[in-house]
Amino acid sequence: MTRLAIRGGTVITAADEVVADVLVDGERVVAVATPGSVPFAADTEIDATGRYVIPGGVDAHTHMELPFGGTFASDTFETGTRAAAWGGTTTIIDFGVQQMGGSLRAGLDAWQEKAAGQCAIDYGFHMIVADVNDGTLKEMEALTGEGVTSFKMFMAYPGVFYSDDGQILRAMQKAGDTGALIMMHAENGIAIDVLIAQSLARGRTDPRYHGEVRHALLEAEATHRAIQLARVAGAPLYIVHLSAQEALAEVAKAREMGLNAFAETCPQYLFLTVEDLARPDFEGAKYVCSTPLRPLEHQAALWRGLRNDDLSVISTDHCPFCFKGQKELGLGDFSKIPNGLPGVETRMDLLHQAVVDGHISRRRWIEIACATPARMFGLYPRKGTIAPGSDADIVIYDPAATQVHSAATHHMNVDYSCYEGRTTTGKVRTVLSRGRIVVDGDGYLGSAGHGRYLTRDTCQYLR
Ligand code: DUC
Ligand code: ZN
Ligand code: ZN
Repeated sequence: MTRLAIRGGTVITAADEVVADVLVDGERVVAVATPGSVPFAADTEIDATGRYVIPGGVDAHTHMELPFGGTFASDTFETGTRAAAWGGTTTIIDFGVQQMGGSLRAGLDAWQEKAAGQCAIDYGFHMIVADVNDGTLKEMEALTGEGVTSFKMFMAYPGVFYSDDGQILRAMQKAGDTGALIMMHAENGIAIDVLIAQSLARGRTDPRYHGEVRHALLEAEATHRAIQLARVAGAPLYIVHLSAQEALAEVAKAREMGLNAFAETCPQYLFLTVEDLARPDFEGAKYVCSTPLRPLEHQAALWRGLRNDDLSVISTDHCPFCFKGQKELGLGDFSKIPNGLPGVETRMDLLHQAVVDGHISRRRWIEIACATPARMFGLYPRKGTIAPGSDADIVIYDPAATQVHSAATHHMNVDYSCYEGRTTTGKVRTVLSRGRIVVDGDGYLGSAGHGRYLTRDTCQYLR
């Protein structure tokens, strides 16, 4: 077993910032100590002077190989987890999908098979519940006991993933009984489908109309409804990919009341806007995701929510589709553009840029990107922090380096970057996954199959 010492860096966790040595024995951290204070014979010494030493990122919302919109998300578990590692993320929680008429178990098995032997970093699964019935509800209980402790439901996409209010209520009641967490895609899909049909009938077919029909008030309405259903069911609730300030207000109100209501947002809602959706020559299709990008004024509310914890997690909803051949499926009809953006590689860097820009503190960066997602989904303190006993998932980060984002240099399997040409400050230098160096400067040392499947505890925030 390798013994590794990372010396003299600024170790940042959600709780602390301290110049320290981090000592790793095998797969685990064994000490975080005043520099030079603990005798330790290391096989590998890393000088981290002037660098940050941070926990590996925990991205709690990815969709590798998701079948969606008549195609598949273009990152496989192999390419997507490799890109994650390059970007300083060492844990993902992806979504297995229940087929209509199929069981949750069969969906989970299928996703386990896709991921087995492919991942560069550790991974867990939530399950997408598409078909609520007596059998599904029983399975939710069994899967929760096996470490699949969270279930995504959709108030959007009628005929695909959509559940009605009665189905949602039943699943929430089960979650309330078992400690599972319902993750909600909160958009009123029935109303949105009416607006899509009306928009197309009027010849409004460009990507920009994707943002118009998926109205902020329809996100807010669904968020409100999900919260009330969760209250009735006595269940905790986690709103995924929140983008509208009106939806955030609903979450804030629920939290003010002391409810177990939580929400995540994603970097795209903080760094991109409807102006991107309106790019000419169908380029806007590159920015089609749901919930959609919003007008610039929503961003100030999201940043405020991140500071005051009404938004407690940043995940990516990584769900890439190539512009050529995939996004193009929606030429002449925005509703046929596969929904989703690439992002698993850029999250840690964009959030460091948020630190540089003064939106959040360094510790808050680590809290929302590492510690809280680990706690929310039952992985803390194994993941999300640097402490004795934690997995040695560690990133050595150069806060002064700059980089220019580009599809030509990123590692995600997608032919465009949402941030093409944008310069950010800060860069991942070295990445450890369970004590193994997987990224070293410009070199990739990881391998498919190193990543292990994670069984998870239930949400660690419930009161
Ligand atoms: N939203 C997306 O943008 N893509 C996949 C599914 C989802 O809810
Ligand atoms: Zn969603
Ligand atoms: Zn998603």
